[in-house]
Amino acid sequence: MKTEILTVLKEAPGFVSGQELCGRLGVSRTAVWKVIKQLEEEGYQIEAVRNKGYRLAEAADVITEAEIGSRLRSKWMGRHLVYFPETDSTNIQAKRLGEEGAPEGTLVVAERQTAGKGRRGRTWSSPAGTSIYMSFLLRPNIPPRCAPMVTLIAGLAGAKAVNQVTGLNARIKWPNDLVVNGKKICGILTEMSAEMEGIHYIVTGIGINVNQKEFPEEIRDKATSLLLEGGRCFNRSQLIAGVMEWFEPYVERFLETKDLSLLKEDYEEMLANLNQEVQVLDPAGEYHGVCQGIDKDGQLLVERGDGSLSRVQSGEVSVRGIYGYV
Ligand code: BTX
Repeated sequence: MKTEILTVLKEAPGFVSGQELCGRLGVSRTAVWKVIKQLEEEGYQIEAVRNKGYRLAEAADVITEAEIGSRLRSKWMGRHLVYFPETDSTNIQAKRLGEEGAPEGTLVVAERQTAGKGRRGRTWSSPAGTSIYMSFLLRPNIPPRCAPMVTLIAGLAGAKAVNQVTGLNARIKWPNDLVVNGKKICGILTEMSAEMEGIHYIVTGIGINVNQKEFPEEIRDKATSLLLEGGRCFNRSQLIAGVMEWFEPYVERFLETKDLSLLKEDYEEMLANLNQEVQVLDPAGEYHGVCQGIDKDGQLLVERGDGSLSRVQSGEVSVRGIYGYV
């Protein structure tokens, strides 16, 4: 009911009477009043005027189920939504829900993470109130070796959503970061539960630095936020809903072919390093080359000095621009 009341208040040009809310939702005035109080506690400013009704004063940067739900236009991604004011890691929670049988497309969002995870045991800085920590659950019928491609699709959806909402020029740093002006605004972590024959579920977590003004010393030189780059605050719920709405048709196209052949073109348009010189930090030997895009399996194509083409697999190596992080 909270989502419905919020949606009505947002769509109304002015005041909405208590009577109208009761009538539209088939509930009592007391029930409406209770929900209005809850919304105020969550940070919304709602004007209540006698004989006129209720009006939402301004768009608050709230990321609760009701707020995200009132913005979401996807068919199945994010339709089951679980919100935590604080949790260890949204990936951990989404995996738990995956074990418990939660439906495909389940989305977990947290205001703050106490144990935000990066890849290979690294940590993801996750303060409260300014950023996005979201993880979603998929149960795709694909071989386990295809799971890393979901990271690439999430990156593509993330870049599209960020650019649409902010007007900035976010690009993908293959395989799992988004960058704006050469600094990291987003990291993606995909984990899965699988057997040789198939996948039980995949969890993909996305962290986006939205309204952060500063970063811990150790990441200050390579991390940035949408606020720092765009010069104004952005609405986190709008971004979360945007990621879901871009991701859904992309993942559907991926599932048609079980590879990235239908997404390759869109992906390469957003690739930070395309046609630029990169350094591949391969444990078997570092080398330089020019980034030529990705193949249908999501491997990065790097043309080396001798004209040969190397296929770089995510997970094994890091790729850097030759003049810095990107
Ligand atoms: P990664 O291993 O590629 O990047 C982690 C590295 O990025 C860290 O070692 C640090 O140098 C740097 N870093 C840490 N925090 C930030 C930050 N806020 N902004 C920019 N750089 C940072 C990337 O791993 C995958 C991160 C996924 C995070 C999401 S949040 C929601 C979900 N839940 C969860 O626990 N993880 C994912």
